[in-house]
Amino acid sequence: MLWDIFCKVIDNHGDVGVCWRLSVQLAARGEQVRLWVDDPSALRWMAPGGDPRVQVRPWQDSAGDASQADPGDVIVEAFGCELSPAFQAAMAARAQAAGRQPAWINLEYLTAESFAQRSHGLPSPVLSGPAAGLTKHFFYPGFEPGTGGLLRERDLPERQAGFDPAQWLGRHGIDPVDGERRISLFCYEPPGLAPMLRHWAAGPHRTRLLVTAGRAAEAVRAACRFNDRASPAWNGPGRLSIAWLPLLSQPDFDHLLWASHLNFVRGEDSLVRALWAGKPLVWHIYPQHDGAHLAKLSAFLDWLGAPASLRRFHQAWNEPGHEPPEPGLAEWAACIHAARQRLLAQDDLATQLLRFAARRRKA
Ligand code: TRH
Repeated sequence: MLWDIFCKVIDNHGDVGVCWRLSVQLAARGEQVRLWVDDPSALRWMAPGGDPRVQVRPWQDSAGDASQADPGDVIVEAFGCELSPAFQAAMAARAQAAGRQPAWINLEYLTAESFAQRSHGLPSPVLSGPAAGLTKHFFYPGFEPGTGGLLRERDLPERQAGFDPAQWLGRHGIDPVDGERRISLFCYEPPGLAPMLRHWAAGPHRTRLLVTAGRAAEAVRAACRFNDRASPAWNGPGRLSIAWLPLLSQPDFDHLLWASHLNFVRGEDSLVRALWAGKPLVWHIYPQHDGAHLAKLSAFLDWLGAPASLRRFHQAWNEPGHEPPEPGLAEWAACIHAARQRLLAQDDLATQLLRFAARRRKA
């Protein structure tokens, strides 16, 4: 089938990150994919070589190239982005000429909340406008059976099994030291960051923090400045050392997670990657002004079966006014390992989406 995947970059990297992964995974299964994206700039570092099987096309709001293109067999609107009236009209015209509807799919945000299971696959008939008479369907990624699942490459376990952390770290100028804890950090501006850095600097272990480029690096610099002002000798014995990473390609971002003992991730896509990495993880959820993210975080921790110490840590990491406790790595590792096993038993998102779209085309 020919797929048209539409992606609007709102902010951060998750929108295009998810759409790119999905496009590549569909192409790897023999599908033809056009990825229409309004701001493809992040793909320069996420996917430096591109993928010859995926066509990346510019997408403007109203009169972009997509308005002139013939719609494909499957149309995916990622994260509620809206197709132009011209493209919708072209979809309706094609449906009429072919005597059947395209599979029109609204790909939603990832959540462990129960509405994902309830709403996954539901139809949404279009009653007015240029696409009146067509039907969209909601597709909810998720953690539970009965949802659309999570993105996962078919060769992930083999790639993980063949990975050599020391070699990868060496390539990035990081000397692995015995007994040192390596912690990757990808976050927004978590309230618990400055106290956590102090805690690690004073703690019994040597900690190497591998800081990703962009907002996380800015947040760490600001937290260090804050600690310097409050207590200039806070990292006096140097038990905490910091490595500043460049922007990594998506495969290399995975390698970072595989090479660390604990992963701090944020948003959506990196959370999924950290689950596949199978190492202890802490999630900085994308904060929403109405506080809706806290219910989403709580649903995730419930699904995870998170032990009390992991819950406390998440509270300190995501909400102001709490000191992050010492990570309980052994207990957290067992919990993430069990979650990963549960997820591996389910079909991945691309497999489920393909099946869903093929069924819609027959309907
Ligand atoms: O960038 P994010 O914070 O994106 C978020 C989420 O998608 C969230 O749901 C959405 O509402 C909000 O944006 C607007 O986090 P996320 O989802 O983990 O996406 C980051 C992507 O960037 C992921 O694909 C991994 C990739 N990445 C790299 O490839 N290399 C890097 O060096 C880094 C730091 C990230």
